[in-house]
Amino acid sequence: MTRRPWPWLLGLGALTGACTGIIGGEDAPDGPGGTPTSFACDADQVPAALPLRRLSHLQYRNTMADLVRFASPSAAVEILGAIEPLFAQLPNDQRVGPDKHYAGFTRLDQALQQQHVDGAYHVAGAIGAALSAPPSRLAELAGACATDADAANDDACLDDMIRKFGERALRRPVTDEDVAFYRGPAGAAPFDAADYADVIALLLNAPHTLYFVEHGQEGSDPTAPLDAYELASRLSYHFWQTLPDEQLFAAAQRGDLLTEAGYAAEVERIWSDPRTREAMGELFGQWLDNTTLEELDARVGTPLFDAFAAGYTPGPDLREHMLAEVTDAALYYTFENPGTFHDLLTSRKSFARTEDLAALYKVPAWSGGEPPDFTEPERVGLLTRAAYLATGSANTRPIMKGVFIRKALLCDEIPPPPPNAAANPPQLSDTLSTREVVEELTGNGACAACHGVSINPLGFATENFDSLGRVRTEQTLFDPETGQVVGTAPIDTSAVPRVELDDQQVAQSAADLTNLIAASEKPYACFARQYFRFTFGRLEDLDRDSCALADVKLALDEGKPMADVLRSIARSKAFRMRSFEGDGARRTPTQVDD
Ligand SMILES: [Ca+2]
Repeated sequence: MTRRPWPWLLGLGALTGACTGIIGGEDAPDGPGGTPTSFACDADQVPAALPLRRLSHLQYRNTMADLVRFASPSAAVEILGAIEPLFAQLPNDQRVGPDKHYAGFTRLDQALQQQHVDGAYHVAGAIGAALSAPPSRLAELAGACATDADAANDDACLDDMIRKFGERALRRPVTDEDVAFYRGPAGAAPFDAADYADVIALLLNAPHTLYFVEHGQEGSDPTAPLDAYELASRLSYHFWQTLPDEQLFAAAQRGDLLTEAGYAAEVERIWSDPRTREAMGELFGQWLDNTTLEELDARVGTPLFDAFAAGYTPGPDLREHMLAEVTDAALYYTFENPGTFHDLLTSRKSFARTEDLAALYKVPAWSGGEPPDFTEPERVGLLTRAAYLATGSANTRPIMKGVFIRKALLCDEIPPPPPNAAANPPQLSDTLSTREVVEELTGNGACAACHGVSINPLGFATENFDSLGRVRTEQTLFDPETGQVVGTAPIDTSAVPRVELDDQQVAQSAADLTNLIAASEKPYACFARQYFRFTFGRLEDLDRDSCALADVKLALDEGKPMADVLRSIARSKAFRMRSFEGDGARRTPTQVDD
């Protein structure tokens, strides 16, 4: 092994000093606080009143598309193609959560901007116009009475359209008051296509269309069970990310959803619909997303990266393929081959569907059916999938690996770094391993309290993988300018990962770390919290939401298949009710109705 001084690291010494100076001393945090691993359901606790939730971007798009398909089956493809660019005017939801990088769920975002209002206005206007002309489309939605020469039938014709289309758009029965209100823009008969377009656009901008308006059933303050239509929307938007289909709406109309048997039957039917798989893909994709993973092809063509990649050329889609693999793994154990959360954590199967990723794993690409097993003994489960190893540079990032595990998988809190701590990843040395560089940078003073105890060791366990996710037995050292190989450094994967903060056990490898994590209650409790956030669109309160958290955790503790765990939320009381503000005073949000 060749060792040389490392002049290009000189600038980073200042960062070490900064970190020590800022959070050192008696006030220094001593690492992340322990987080609860069990939730005791306290039936007297009342969950916080939900804010009036807006449909997420995805839910909004799906809803508009379903309404177009409902109104004009024959022209839906054409209409949706034409309005597609308008959706780009609506801002994407921000990821909001305990942390901006890890396990954030876009559904938590409630910020409403002028762009949302303008975007929805334009989409609604375009759909209204597209459904009203040519006359064949209007007749398909409203009947021949809307396009014939007889003005005498126009009032009834418009009212019928409002009842038929409004029921779907508002996701509840349409009242006479609704009809009187929504026909407003059309003025007095006779009505033409433009009148219909205005009425449709108004329905598509209604609060009941854009928000989850939930009043609950009467009479059980400070919480109230949802009514049948509200339940139908809860179910369809949770499991399908769109509005109720005809059968679900009919079950609400008949009152079946308010019976245990009728509700259970619909939950089973909804679960078995292919759309559920897509919605659960959203859950897994958002929870397991590694937002700090850079594009893998960003440095292709630079001497250092090309020397490191050694003949492998990442393409522009490799990052996406790596992230998709993680979601596919979770979906596989949920749907294709029912397994447990433990199975997902420890799975040794490759879900790489594309050659670029499969080549890094040295397995054939997966084309459905039974996925190939990893053949490398080092590759042992979720933490050793490329999405959590790769970086887009020639250098691994043990700190980022550790932070992901600590935050997204274990739900531990990590105090924010000092304001002037290193924002950039440590650079490669040509004499030291990445682990040694990181230890130099964070090994002193207050940095050590967090990094050394609770962050870095989790990342060191997978240092026997390079920054493309390939197994390595030693770290090749390069001249960063020329890419010339200047030596090697030994790999050291042993560390005290402190999955439980007071646990001093040493993990020698990724396999040891995976076993420690899978044997801890933490990832299961963490997943219960992640699923809560996805389901209810807000952060959990460990006391007031204890029952909903306990329901999911119980299903995990009992080793139920993921499919049962994910369905169990629909059976929980919290899913089927709404609560009112803290003191129990019932507040009915009627002001949003019109
Ligand atoms: Ca007419």
